[in-house]
Amino acid sequence: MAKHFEIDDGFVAEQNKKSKVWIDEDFDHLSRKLERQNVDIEDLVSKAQSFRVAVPSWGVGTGGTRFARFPGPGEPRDIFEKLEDCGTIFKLVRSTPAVSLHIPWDKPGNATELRDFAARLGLNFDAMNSNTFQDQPEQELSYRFGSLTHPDSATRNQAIEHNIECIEIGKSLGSKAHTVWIGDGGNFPGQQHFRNALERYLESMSRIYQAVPDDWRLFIEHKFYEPAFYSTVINDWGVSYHCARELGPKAFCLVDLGHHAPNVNIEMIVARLIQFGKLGGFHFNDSKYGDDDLDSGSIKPFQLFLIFNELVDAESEGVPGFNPTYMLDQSHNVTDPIESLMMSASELVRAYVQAHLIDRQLLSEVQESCDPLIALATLKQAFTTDVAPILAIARERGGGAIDPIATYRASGYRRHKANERPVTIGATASGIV
Ligand code: LRH
Ligand code: MN
Repeated sequence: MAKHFEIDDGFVAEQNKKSKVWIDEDFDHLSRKLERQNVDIEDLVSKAQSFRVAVPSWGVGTGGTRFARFPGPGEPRDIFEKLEDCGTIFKLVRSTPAVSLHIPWDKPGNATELRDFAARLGLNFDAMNSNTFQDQPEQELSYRFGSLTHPDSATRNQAIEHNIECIEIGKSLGSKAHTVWIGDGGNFPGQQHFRNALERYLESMSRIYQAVPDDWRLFIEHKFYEPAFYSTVINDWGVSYHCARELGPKAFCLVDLGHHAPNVNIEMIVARLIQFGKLGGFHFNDSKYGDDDLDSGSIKPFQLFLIFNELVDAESEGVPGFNPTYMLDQSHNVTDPIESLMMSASELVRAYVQAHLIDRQLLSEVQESCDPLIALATLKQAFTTDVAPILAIARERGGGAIDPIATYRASGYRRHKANERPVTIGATASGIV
């Protein structure tokens, strides 16, 4: 592979010098403010540095809708160029060392070569994702009417084999989890027998479950609609939880924030799944209407904070087995995907650090003493605390950028990639739309 432009550490350090003075000033000011609340800012910096979220390989290419996709300059054309971009995100924000792959979009020709290439960028592989919501050119049987729940057992077998193949690829890449999201459902009343379809799902998943290594986790991802527009087999957390329990101890529920009807109380679903010991992980994004896959924290930042309140509450309490995996799952239609993913990863660290700022002693006292206003005020005090200096210093101490977007733009990375990755009509790395 010819020499490819990379942002080097020296350039990052150079750029950091531009904002070092004012960020230290803000950090010191915040440090004194938090001291008055008996909070040691250094605890929060280490919390920020400990936070990890995986980047979706399909998120570094420009996303689109059924109407159109407007690819930007320097689009990644294959999994190696996708990893290059993921490496750049990790270099600047330091909280994204893992990449979640989607098969067959990212099917490696040589897994060892891919694993070594990723390792050179400081990257490893998070959960694998199967795809039985599209028909591949060489595929024998169509998923038009479903995959793991299809009435035809041969089609179900084809989908089961594909998931087992994803797990095998994941084993050769060092992944430790497999996510199954299926779009199976119906567009019309009467099209599917609801109970039979769920029976077929459990039968198919139990065969996939058997292929899951003992030190792996199998994630079930629910979604209330789309691509099916009347009924979806795995439509909500309740059916996902039922299936995870039926399948066994390696099966868990994955919460994609965009997969819920408007105004659903997602933070309460998270609390339930924590209490039931079946919270496996997240696909973070944001949305206003449907599964819009917008940047995390861009539409409902308070909801994101409330979700992290539940997560940090469980973490602080030491809930047994609590170990959710965090991933982004977004579609970047009008922004530079690298900038959106860096901003989104930072929004998650922000919500995590703010959730650690909540005075949990006071909160439980006013919950027990039925003082709702102070309960809300206790949350709001944390949510309205500007922790940006903590996030910036955490990145800088980790060798990253105080201001990732400014450093990225100053590097001219996208312009360099536009030169290195000439657009060949139709040949963009496969992915969403
Ligand atoms: C389905 C989904 C799922 C992925 C796909 C890319 O909406 O959230 O997680 O497989 O997006
Ligand atoms: Mn998802």
